[in-house]
Amino acid sequence: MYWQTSRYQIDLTRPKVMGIVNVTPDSFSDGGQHGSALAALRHCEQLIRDGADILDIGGESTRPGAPPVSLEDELARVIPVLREATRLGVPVSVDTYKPRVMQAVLELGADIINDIWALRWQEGGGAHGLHGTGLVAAHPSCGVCLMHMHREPRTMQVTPMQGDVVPQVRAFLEQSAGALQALGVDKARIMLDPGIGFGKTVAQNFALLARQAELLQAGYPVLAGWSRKSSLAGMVSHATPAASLSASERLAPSLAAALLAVERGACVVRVHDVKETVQALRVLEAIR
Ligand code: 7PJ
Repeated sequence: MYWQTSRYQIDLTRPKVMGIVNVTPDSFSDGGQHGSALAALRHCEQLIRDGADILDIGGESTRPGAPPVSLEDELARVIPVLREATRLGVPVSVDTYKPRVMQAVLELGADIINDIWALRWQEGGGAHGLHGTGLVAAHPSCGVCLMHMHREPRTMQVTPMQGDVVPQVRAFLEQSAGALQALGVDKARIMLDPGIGFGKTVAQNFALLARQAELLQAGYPVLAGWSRKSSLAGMVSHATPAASLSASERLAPSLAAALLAVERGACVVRVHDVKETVQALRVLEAIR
């Protein structure tokens, strides 16, 4: 099994580590230290030395309650980093939901579109708006990660999902993937992601990990993004989730969650701490 992307066929028979590159001054987990293009590029190079298989560049923080970033600002953050990052010899993903950003980065050679909105966000609205599904379908080979999100970043934690989330998330992702395939997108280009923390309670997030097999039954590879998420802080300290462990203190639970996700069949883990995750995954490889 492989993930077809613009320039690379990523072998998914062994787990892959996607390293997060936040090009945002307000990023909740790295405090904006990679806010400039040069610093972000240095971070890309470090992640590759640490063993990252894929880079994921994002210009807009989507943490709950984060303010939206304008199209111009997002392009100004992402484009200079992407230009250089595509020369580093690994597939480069761009974390965006804006069709105009998708269009620009695909033209510049981005390998993967990673969209928390699963290509639902429409520029300008109406029939004439640019749409992510059309852009991905018009591209010959880019990879796409479709993530489940309940509601939208500013309100998703106010009214989380109701009931058994696992079949709901699976149905949404299957439907999104099916719609893309109906437009001619090869199944090998599609990755699904349950969207840990996006409009779910702590218990619902852990149900998605415990029962990840039910998502895999949809027949697509799964990417898991647990890195430094607040659900991990709540479980560890038994205190209120977000207030307990700060983002930088969530390494150990992040590694545990990444390992469990891979052990339960995830093909890609999206993480901040690449070096430690690669080491943790070696333990799993040793017993496989
Ligand atoms: C995710 C993402 C995730 C995918 C973010 C954060 C918040 N993309 N982008 N999956 N999370 N595919 O990194 O904590 O879980 S932004």
